[in-house]
Amino acid sequence: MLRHTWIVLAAAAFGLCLAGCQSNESPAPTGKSPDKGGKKQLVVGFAQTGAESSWRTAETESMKKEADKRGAKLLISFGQGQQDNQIKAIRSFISQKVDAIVLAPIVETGWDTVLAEAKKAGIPVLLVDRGVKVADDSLYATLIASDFVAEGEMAAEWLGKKMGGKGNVVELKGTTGAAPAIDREKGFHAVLEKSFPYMKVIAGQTGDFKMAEGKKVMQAIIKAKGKDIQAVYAHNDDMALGAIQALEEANMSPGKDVIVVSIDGVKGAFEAMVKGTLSATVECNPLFGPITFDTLGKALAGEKLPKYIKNEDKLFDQSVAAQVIGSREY
Ligand code: GZL
Repeated sequence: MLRHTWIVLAAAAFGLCLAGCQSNESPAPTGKSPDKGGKKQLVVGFAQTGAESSWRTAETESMKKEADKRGAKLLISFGQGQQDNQIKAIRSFISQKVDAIVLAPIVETGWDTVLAEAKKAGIPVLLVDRGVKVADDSLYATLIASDFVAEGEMAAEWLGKKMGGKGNVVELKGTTGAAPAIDREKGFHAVLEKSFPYMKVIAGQTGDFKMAEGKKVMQAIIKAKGKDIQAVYAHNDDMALGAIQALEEANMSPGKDVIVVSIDGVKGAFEAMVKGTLSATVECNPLFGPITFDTLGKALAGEKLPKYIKNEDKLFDQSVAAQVIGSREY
């Protein structure tokens, strides 16, 4: 009997991945599986943003692994960076009468209507990794996420000290309208204004959390602003790694003459710190699987949940990268 089967059904606007089937029959189209020896299999719909970064891939893998470990069926839809696709996916999960919905919302706003539909259907919605702005916060059970403002503050405090409180900074921003992009910018600038008034953000542009975009934006900024750049602050490691390629191609030395600090803490970032091209990264752990399924269990058991469950973060720089890279889980 197959332990589990990952079946990807190409749906009209978004990829739908069925995971964690506990038998060798293909799952019923509705996503419902027959009860196994009387114990109903948990069926969870996961509306994922897409696959924009290596961090995102690590998050998806963590959810799949945990579903498989618990014998749950995980229906994953990849929104390909479009909120409409996520809304369609949530409606599809509602029509399939899943037990619970997990949403990693691409942007903060525009969720009130579809979350009210899930609430009306009696299906709890858990937010992971990014928050939403809704008029009624009873529309979601809880938010499990990092504190993105604090991440921006940590990056700024470290960078300010490293630069001696002065110099020109380029900011590569995340997806426009996304909670991490909004709050990582907020936290970073608040610290510069308060503690490092002689550091100047001379250019800021979105790279959509993508490596290729990060490189393209960095190339354009070097072309427009010249090489009087002392630091790059990227809202995620993938954009930082793209910017590092652009800096090297412009014969500027990232990690040495141009300090590069980013957020996520993915394996590629640790490799770049060991190489000396990335200066520091603030970890934003993507391994949401275990805590999400634990929290789902509490929600389904009717337990009162806190509105926000915080993911703890910490900063790593080149001084520790070589000794910790071997123990990194993502
Ligand atoms: C953070 C997450 C962000 C990561 C990016 O919780 O939403 O989205 O920092 C990812 O790498 O694309």
